[in-house]
Amino acid sequence: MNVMESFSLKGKVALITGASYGIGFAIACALHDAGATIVFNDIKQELVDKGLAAYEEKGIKAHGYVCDVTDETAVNALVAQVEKEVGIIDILVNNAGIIKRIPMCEMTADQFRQVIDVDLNAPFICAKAVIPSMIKKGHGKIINICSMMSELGRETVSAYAAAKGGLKMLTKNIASEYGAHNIQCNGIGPGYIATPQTAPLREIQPDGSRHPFDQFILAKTPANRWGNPEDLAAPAVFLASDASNFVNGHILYVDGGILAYIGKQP
Ligand code: NAP
Ligand code: GCO
Repeated sequence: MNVMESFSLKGKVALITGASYGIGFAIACALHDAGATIVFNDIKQELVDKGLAAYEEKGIKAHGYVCDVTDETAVNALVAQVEKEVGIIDILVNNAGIIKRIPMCEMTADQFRQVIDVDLNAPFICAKAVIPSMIKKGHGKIINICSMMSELGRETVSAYAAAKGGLKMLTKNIASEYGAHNIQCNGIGPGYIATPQTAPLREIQPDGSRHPFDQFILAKTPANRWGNPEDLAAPAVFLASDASNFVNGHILYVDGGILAYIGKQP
């Protein structure tokens, strides 16, 4: 087989959670370009509708559903509906995520739980919902969107780092437990990517200068730029395709080198 054919997703159904925009949207577009049928969800119908229009603009006939990924009953119903209306889910991308930037001692337990719920419990719920049919079908791909915070901490992101660190280990455990069923579970660890989630970190200051954190990230990243969601597209196709059938439990960092670099001398 020509090696490029191993990157084809023709005939595959991909569910990307929280993919009306941002990283999930870019990954979904890439999986479509490789041949997959795209299914996505969001919490609100208006966002699903906006997402459908955005996919339509790219010539993609996506299937959009309203579903809160933290709600196990709703996720199980979503998977059953997708299996009926579209087909068995071959590829799951656990992308939906939130962050709350609050100093730990000022964060309430409820706020901490909310982040853990979306960023860690939900990937567990979604993976659990799709694995039985993947086992029956004899193959499956699960891609968990981790983070640099799966490896590093920083002020104000305790819940997020705890969740993303846990997601790294959940990735390795799904790989360990279901690898024998030809299910590969890997992670993508994006660096700092320009999306609505990081917009507050890139706000232009009143004096017109770049946000201090923006300048910090540029100094810490060998590529000397923020990532774009599109930087994650081809790595996602790799992990969603037969090209990665012997890659399991791996976190692929797509970070411009930031995790490898001590940072530019100020
Ligand atoms: P984003 O712009 O905030 O988009 C997050 C998406 O998740 C939104 O569509 C959001 O929908 C959806 N979502 C949130 N809670 C949900 C729930 N309970 N059920 C269903 N959908 C839900 O984030 P992003 O920057 O694209 O990040 C996507 C993923 O990459 C996240 O897991 C994030 O942690 C991770 N990540 C981001 C970066 C970065 O620098 N941007 C770096 C590393 C990792 P609503 O709009 O309805 O809330
Ligand atoms: C932050 C950022 C990061 C990025 C990403 C880095 O406040 O530090 O939001 O957490 O979103 O996770 O990989």
